[in-house]
Amino acid sequence: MMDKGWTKTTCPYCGVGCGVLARPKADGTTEVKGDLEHPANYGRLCSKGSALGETMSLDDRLLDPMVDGRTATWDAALDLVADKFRDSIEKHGPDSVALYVSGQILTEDYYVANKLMKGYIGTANIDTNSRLCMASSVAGHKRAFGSDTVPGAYEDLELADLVVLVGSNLAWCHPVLYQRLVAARKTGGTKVVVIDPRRTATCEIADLHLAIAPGADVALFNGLLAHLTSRGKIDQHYIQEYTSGFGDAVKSANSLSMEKISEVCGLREADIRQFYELFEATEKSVSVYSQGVNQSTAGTDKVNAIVNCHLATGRIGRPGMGPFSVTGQPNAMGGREVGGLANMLAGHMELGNETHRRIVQDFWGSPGIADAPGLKAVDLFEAVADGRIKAVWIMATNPVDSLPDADKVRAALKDCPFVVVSDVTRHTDTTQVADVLLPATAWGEKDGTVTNSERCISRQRSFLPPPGEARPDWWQLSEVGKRLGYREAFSYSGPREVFAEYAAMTGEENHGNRDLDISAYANVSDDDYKDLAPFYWPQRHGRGRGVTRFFAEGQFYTSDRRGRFVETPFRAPSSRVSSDFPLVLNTGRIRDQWHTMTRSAKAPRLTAHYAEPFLEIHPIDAEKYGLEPESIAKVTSQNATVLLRVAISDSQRPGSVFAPMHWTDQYASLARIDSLIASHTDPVSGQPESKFTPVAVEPYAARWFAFAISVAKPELPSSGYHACAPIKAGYRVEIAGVEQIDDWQDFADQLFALGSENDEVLTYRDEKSGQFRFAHIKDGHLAAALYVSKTPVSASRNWVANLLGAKLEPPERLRLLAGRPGEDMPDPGAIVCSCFEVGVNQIVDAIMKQGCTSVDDVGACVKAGTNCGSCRAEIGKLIDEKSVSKAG
Ligand SMILES: Nc1nc2c(c(=O)[nH]1)N[C@H]1C(S)=C(S)[C@@H](COP(=O)(O)OP(=O)(O)OC[C@H]3O[C@@H](n4cnc5c(=O)[nH]c(N)nc54)[C@H](O)[C@@H]3O)O[C@H]1N2
Ligand SMILES: Nc1nc2c(c(=O)[nH]1)N[C@H]1C(S)=C(S)[C@@H](COP(=O)(O)OP(=O)(O)OC[C@H]3O[C@@H](n4cnc5c(=O)[nH]c(N)nc54)[C@H](O)[C@@H]3O)O[C@H]1N2
Ligand code: SF4
Ligand SMILES: [Mo]
Repeated sequence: MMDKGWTKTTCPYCGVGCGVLARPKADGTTEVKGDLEHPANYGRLCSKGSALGETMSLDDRLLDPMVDGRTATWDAALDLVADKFRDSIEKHGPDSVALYVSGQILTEDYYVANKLMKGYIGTANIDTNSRLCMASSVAGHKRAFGSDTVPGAYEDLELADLVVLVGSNLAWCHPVLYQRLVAARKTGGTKVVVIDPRRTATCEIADLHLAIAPGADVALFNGLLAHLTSRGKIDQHYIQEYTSGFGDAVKSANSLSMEKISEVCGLREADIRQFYELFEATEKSVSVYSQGVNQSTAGTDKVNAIVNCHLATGRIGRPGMGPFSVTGQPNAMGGREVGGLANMLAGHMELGNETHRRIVQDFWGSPGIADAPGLKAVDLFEAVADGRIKAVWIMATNPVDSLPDADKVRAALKDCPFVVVSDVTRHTDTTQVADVLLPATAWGEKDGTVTNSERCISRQRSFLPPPGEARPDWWQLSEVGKRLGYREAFSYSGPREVFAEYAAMTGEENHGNRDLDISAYANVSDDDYKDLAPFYWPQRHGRGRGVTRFFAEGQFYTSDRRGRFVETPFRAPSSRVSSDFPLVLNTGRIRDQWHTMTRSAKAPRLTAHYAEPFLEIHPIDAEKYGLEPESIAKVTSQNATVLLRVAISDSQRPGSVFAPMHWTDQYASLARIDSLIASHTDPVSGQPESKFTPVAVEPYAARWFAFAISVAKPELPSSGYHACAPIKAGYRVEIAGVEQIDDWQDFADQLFALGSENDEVLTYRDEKSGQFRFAHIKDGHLAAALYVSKTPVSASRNWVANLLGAKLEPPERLRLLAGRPGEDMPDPGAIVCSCFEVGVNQIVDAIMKQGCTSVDDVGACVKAGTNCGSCRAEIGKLIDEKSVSKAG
């Protein structure tokens, strides 16, 4: 669908699923803007979405199939994959092979992957990174509703009078949905409660923030159910007509006294009561939840404890009401719909249901169908480790970084006889352990559909030709299917044909007894698929495209069509803190990076927000464990040790620390967070506990700290701490070491490998304070600079970074060596607004000196927050902090 060169497509990042207009430019870059007509975003985009055009360079793209590190033809690579899989299946049975896929492939890719494994190879050993992400929500939905149904829609957040955000940092992780909520709150006065151990950017709009003890949500929501019941604020009609199990659930919920709940949750009784009373009094309430709920050994119970409260009050499936699991990846939902998880079949059919197995097998006409659930992600890699799985194909995910016990995962893959990785990036921690690399088409090149958190199916459309030998994931899978002898089943001409087949399957013997039905598209033509506008499922024949909701009048998908209350007795997390590991490590996301950074780190404006991995720690704990501001912390769990920059902040609970999940060996020396995390999983969903790891922290005894910038990629030392981030004209690097360095000039020479005789070199040394500063100027332009100090380097980093590649006049040379701009050129400070590169110092100035009292004022003054709006919560926080300090 082209309009003046613009293509309508969907953002490849989070599950909000924003519509994007993209247009390739003559200089090879891509322009993007929000799609005004898309019902998820109506034209808005967040910082990551707005920077998409900057992530599309072919730097480090995987462009050719590779076998054992050497370029190969597609035929050679695919023949090898098929041969090795066939060999293993013949010798050791179908369960000796596995596929590990991702919520970042398209529905069409996912459908073909499932068909190949479950229908033709005959094993259910196909699981997905959604196991680390949405599995507890899926399991919770299935227990309560009989199906994996998201009952509501985004507009419910706008229609609600109360939005409870549980374990969700919506401002950073679903920014456009957050902005919709902020806008609705402005006009409608929506009350917002945030339940999160950390005071996150999302708390900027919270009327009440419950800084809950990690892992305690079940106790809090059990207490809410008990409270609603004892106050008679339940919907007797709904409970009686449409549900079962209420009595037992309440009995179980009642087992904790208010005193005990307060103790377990680490919250004051008065604050808990305030939340309960708000919920009790507000019919139009939505409970949004995400990884603080799912990634827990009680994740499924957390989901059901929340859902129980909505069933008890009948607040479900009506405008402005309901439990709402917001999904992480762009196609987490699509994957679930086509049976991406090891225990599901396509069309929300169950692997464990004989009728469903028959329907699917008949539909495919396949030789067989897997009849036992396959291994879930963590168990699947356990089976790779112990040799049960001998050939594994990993697609669009980076398990060496994202699975718990990640060092073990890496070792298992190294030892596995045959590892295939389909990726768009040449160098990741996972591509390093592959025998075969298959180059996939990336966003902008690939074509198909995705489903967002509110069941809206949208097209991702290609607007660029595939570079090099890159091919779509569905094609790669089909080619292997054909080579395994299933030519007819996998002879798809393109994604339209796959989509039509899937749509037809959802209608098979579905007389309204399965939630997912998009059979209206079973005969979708090429033209219709090309122009497919976003639509909500279900889409049975003859229905409109508008927003849909489920369960306002029961009609659940259980055998008796009643919704189920689930008993959720409180259980503490699997691990306990101890004197050896006294702190709880919580992990998650930052605003401007996406997962393992393979794409988002390509955009310099996205690395400006946070340029290195960090550990957020409360001042009391920092003092207790001897961590100085900006120093490096050694963080150790039972499994491993990492090195992170110390960020002292009272937004942490004492006893809890937080580290981002993003940094890998590609960007830092020792920061793979999942190397620390134990592989404890939820007993129902199999989802790992990524947010509760007992750790110890201590200072990393650095003798020196360094900050460097360089036009060419620096040669980093092989030991110690370092982190590297791309910036506009090159790279910025942070380094710290324990080894004595005698010759800093030599160190600089090795780091930058620049030395040309005609270049200019500036140096400054102060032996006593351990200061060394160095700048390398080529043809009058700054090519590299290095700042070394015995204490954390205090240079104005963004100012220095902006000089890289620039022509340097004499006064600037002096200032450069000092690492500080002159009085006339204020230092912007750390970047807050990545769209307009506005730093924290500029915003503080606008507040303190120019008297700005609102985010809009700051925007009018320095432009910050006036484009994508992702930084508005942080600006608000600065205004709050500074107004307090002004008043004080
Ligand atoms: N910028 C950005 N956005 C993203 C992504 C990204 O990589 N970067 N990834 C996407 C994906 S795949 C996902 S799954 C989503 C995730 O989106 P979110 O779930 O919102 O993100 P997280 O930061 O993982 O965790 C959410 C919050 O859970 C809190 N938490 C930890 N333990 C507990 C607990 O016991 N109880 C409660 N109530 N809260 C707890 C954490 O402090 C954290 O603030 O984000 C999506 N959006
Ligand atoms: N400690 C901790 N661990 C976590 C989490 C946490 O909160 N804490 N969160 C978990 C969650 S919710 C998630 S979703 C995971 C995410 O973790 P991963 O899925 O491992 O992370 P990504 O960086 O998204 O990996 C996607 C890979 O696919 C490649 N890729 C991108 N597009 C395509 C494509 O079209 N085709 C192919 N073949 N490849 C492509 C990218 O280059 C990248 O290498 O991490 C999980 N791990
Ligand atoms: S909120 Fe941001 S990352 Fe998520 S889909 Fe929209 S533009 Fe993309
Ligand atoms: Mo996720």
